[in-house]
Amino acid sequence: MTDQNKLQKLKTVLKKYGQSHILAFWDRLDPARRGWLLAQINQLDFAQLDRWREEFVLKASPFKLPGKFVPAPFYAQQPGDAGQREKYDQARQLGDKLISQGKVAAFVVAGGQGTRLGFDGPKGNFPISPVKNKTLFQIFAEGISAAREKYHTSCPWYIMTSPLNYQQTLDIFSANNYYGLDKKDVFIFQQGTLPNFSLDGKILLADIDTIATSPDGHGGSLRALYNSGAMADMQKRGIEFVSYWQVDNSLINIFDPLFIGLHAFDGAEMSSKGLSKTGPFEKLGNFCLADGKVTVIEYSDLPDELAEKRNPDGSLAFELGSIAIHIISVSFIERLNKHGFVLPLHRAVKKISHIDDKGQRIESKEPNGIKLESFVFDALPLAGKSIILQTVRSEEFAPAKNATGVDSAQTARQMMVDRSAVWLESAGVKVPRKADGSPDCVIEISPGFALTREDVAKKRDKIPAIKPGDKVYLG
Ligand code: UD2
Repeated sequence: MTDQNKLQKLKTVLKKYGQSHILAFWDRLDPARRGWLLAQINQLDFAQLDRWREEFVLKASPFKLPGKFVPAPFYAQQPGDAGQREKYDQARQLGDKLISQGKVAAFVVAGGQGTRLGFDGPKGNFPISPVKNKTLFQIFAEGISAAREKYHTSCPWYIMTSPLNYQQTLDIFSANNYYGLDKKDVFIFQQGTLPNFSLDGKILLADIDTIATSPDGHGGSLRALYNSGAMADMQKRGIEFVSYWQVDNSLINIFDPLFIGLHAFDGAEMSSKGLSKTGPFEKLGNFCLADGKVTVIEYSDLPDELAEKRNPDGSLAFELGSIAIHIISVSFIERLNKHGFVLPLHRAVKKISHIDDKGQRIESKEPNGIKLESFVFDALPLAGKSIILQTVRSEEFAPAKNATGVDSAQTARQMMVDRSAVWLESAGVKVPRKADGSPDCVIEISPGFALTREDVAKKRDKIPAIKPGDKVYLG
């Protein structure tokens, strides 16, 4: 087919789907820019996009609650009886064995920017630790390094970025010498994107030769792991499980033997950690069971009367919130990708910078377009088996999302200090406290010093006496 014929065919397809404007500036483009635009267009499946446009772009509230659902069952943080205690012990041992055998990899989703934090650049580069001001990336790297030493294995780390921050992330790791990790054990890759739409369903242009796009959500990670070669790299290394977390969680316990062990013990394909919500409307997804499948219903989608529903003992009926910590089996990622899977899309009405039909730049002050993304927890119902382990907020969940207030850098820093204080006290160290009970000092325990409270107890003799107002770094 000649180039002219190909172009004609493309014009016919675009016309069919009401997207002819994508080629509106064709005559103004030189061959290189035409090639660039065609490469972007060729990535798009217009029939699929048109279904999404109908289903998710043109409709304001596409989320459909499952017909019948109940709160999902979960493993309590502490075993309930002797039988369960034995299971937890066995699971812990199995988890330790799997980590030592090099079957578990770390996987952080870091495609988001620090915009809500008021920070320019990849969120992982946000300085957060209370004494040394280490960045999130550095804290995770030190945790992985400590796990490598503890388990005598390479503990590879997969990092999903987006086109917004891929290069910056590579530069940051390079400038920091991969935080002492072996570069060959750190795999940084990019997630996919989806086109942005106008409110009336037209694909927006960012420039005369560029389609406006945004990252396809953390749900895109399941496809990106496959497309980027990360999954093949895992299989080459004999990795069977990935430990998934979000880049904004400074307290993450990356290699948790109990969680990994329970997942493997029960033959689960994708599992989750959850915690008791602070109240009915905390911004966490809700773990539910629909059609026998674990399903997360996002906080914004759960009707108020269900969010507020209480058990006879006063606890919330939908008590357990998702903190975006998962164990995912590599075989599950492979199964999904080899057999084709589609996660539902979620729409967000946003301010989107684009050009109009005359090529003029539009910077709207009001939300003027739709971004689509998928959520990783929507893969849970696709898993043959899925377990949930309840955990304790103060031990492993301190997200830094906002500049101030709830889930901010300030609350995350305070939670890091609080956890350190509790760990020290559990090892018999006296921590000065204020009248309100909060630590009257700033403490930072580096992952290299201790990954768990048990590690702190082993290093009791290395911990100095702490006076009110002290700044203590244990590294
Ligand atoms: C998420 C969960 C919420 C709860 C909370 C815990 C959703 C919709 N909600 O809320 O239920 O578990 O986290 O902290 O997920 N990311 C990418 N690529 C993308 C989009 C996001 O890598 O295209 C990463 C991002 O870098 C961050 C994480 O995913 O690490 C969370 O994204 P978010 O900030 O949009 O989700 P949030 O905080 O609203």
